[in-house]
Amino acid sequence: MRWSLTSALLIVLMTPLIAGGFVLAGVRPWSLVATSAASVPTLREFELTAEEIDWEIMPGTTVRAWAYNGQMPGPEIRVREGELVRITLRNDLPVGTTIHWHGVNLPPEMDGPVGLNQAAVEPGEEFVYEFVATPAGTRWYHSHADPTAQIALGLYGSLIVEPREPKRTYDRDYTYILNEWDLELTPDVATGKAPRGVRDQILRGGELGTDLFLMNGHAHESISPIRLAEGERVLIRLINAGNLPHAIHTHGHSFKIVATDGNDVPEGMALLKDTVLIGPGERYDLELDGKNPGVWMFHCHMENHAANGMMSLIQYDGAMPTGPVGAFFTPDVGVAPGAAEHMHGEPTAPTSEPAAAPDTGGPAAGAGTTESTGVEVEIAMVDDRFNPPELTIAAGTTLRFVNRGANWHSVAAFDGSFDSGRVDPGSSFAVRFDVPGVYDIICKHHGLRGMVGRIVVAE
Ligand SMILES: [Cu+2]
Repeated sequence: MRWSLTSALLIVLMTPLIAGGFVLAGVRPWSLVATSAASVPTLREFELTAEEIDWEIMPGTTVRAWAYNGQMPGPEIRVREGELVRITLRNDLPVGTTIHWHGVNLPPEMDGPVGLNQAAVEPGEEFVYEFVATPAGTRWYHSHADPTAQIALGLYGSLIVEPREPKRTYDRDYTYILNEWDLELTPDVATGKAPRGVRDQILRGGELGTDLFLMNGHAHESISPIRLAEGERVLIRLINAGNLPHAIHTHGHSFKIVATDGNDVPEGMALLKDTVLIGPGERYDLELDGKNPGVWMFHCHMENHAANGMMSLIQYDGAMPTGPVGAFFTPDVGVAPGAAEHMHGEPTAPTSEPAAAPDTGGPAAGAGTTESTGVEVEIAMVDDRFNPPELTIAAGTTLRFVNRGANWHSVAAFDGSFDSGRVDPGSSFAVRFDVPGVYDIICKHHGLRGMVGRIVVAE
């Protein structure tokens, strides 16, 4: 076929019409309101694959999860207000699923609830969601098929619709999605291949138990802290994807609530607070000014939530904790046992026996003494501290760390020479110290809460 100048010109002239017609043909009447022939919205395309994965909540705690694109939460989707968003959901789960776009104004057939608004996207199938991104603000997405199990297993993520003309700008923009984790709820339970766990069976109204309280799919020191430099203004987007309210508190700083459920709070009405109670499904955007350098707590004020994961930091560049945890802290990595530069003892590893034998509940043999030549001495792990926190022992002594608290604990040498992993309440871990020296120890779950100690092994 030979192209004439006329037909080439005709195609050039018609291209915008063809392209515009193609896009407009794909959209629905609701989007025509926001779309004129003169301004065809920019098309933004994404793919989300729902699949079963292994997910490390924190070192030593890896779970089977259902998640988008191999991560929990799913990837943060950022678009601009007014853009046409096309998201292909591919379902590689063993069950049907859908996605709800929480806080987005869209037509019913794009809203996600299975049965009411669409059929389930069956295993191996795809579904294309398409909508105009409006209104601007902190939105989110989550499964709306068996959401009790599917959200709890990890099918959620953030959707940030950036305003066409931002009223405020920030030096850093953080998203923290809150959720709970139930160790008894596994994909096998959700698909009916396994029975509900014994603790979940005693709960009523379909309630799930909770073992861990997560920020961005992680717990404790595995949560990335809010990092900032003095003088910076930071936006913190809180999204509650879970089933419980959380009371998020910032130490050393009050914040301004600049948006609720993604929608701007009118100037002059923004509350200045240091704790915000966020209910399931809600969002709060917090504006925080970096005016008080240091390392500060950032946590849920329901204290058992913080003690079981929902705890992080506001960390200024280069700042160090002012308390004893400072000795265990590196600005870039936080509290991370195993860093050789923090080692105070001999580099030789003590002999460790990972004995997580159930504790008999007997009296603490040797605990409280500062010196012992006995074969085995006990240190109690109660909530957030070792008791005693410091102990001098003879070389060759075995220390048994017994968890007498209500939460998971662990004990690791800061030089990396031993690590108990998770020690459940009532369980214990024993390690023999043969090499004289000073061993700093830390609970990897509660180091930030001051659960550190020291073992002196005498000659
Ligand atoms: Cu909480």
